[in-house]
Amino acid sequence: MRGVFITFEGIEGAGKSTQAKMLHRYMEERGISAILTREPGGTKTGSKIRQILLTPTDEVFPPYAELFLYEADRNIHVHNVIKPNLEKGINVISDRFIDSTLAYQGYARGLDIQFVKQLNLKASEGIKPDITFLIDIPVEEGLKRIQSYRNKDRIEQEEIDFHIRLREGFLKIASEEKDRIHVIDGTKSPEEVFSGILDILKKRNII
Ligand code: T5A
Repeated sequence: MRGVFITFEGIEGAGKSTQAKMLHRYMEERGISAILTREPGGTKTGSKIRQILLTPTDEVFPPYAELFLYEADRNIHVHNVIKPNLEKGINVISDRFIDSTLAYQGYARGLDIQFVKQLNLKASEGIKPDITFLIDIPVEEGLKRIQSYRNKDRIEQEEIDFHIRLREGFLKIASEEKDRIHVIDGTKSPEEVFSGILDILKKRNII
């Protein structure tokens, strides 16, 4: 039987990596086979692409170059990690996937939404998450969280309006795919957020 594909999405500092790790640990402790992966950077080649994408540069980084690199990372990730594991019956938890590209490069950068969707489809070879958790928090809260412990990467350095468009974009995507995408209030404690996620996974017989 094919594994279940679970993705976590959200704006900067929303707490999705924390939740993805908690879910992976929860599944491991109960003997449910699952791998934890991420985008960008879920493969060896992808790690190099991630470095290019996130390192601040004084060169112009045109939005289509950014889009193509995220999609290249995804295509390599789908081929080497996501598809083979799902086919072996192993559940896959990914920290970011197609919705990030639609929200960041589509809604926040302003690239053509239909074009981004087409590229998403090609790069993911039609593989769609079975369930997605959009961890939602106010922009200021997310940026405050990440500022407290590290230097901002190239995308995090964008102006506040970019992050506002980003959050709105994510919420729009979720409103259009209510069956797949669950919006979770990320302002609660990590344990409370996780308990809401577990409830949904149990209700849907995923765990
Ligand atoms: N990107 C990615 C695109 O533009 N297009 C794409 O197609 C894709 C796939 C990835 C960047 O690439 C962009 C998006 C990103 O800008 P990244 O380093 O992977 O870069 O960045 P993020 O995915 O944003 O990961 P972060 O680690 O920055 O944020 P998370 O995962 O949302 O947050 P997390 O869990 O690491 O937590 C952040 C801090 O908050 C605390 C944590 O302890 C941590 O200190 N925290 C909480 N505090 C209070 N309450 C809670 N509930 C908390 N949960 C976590």
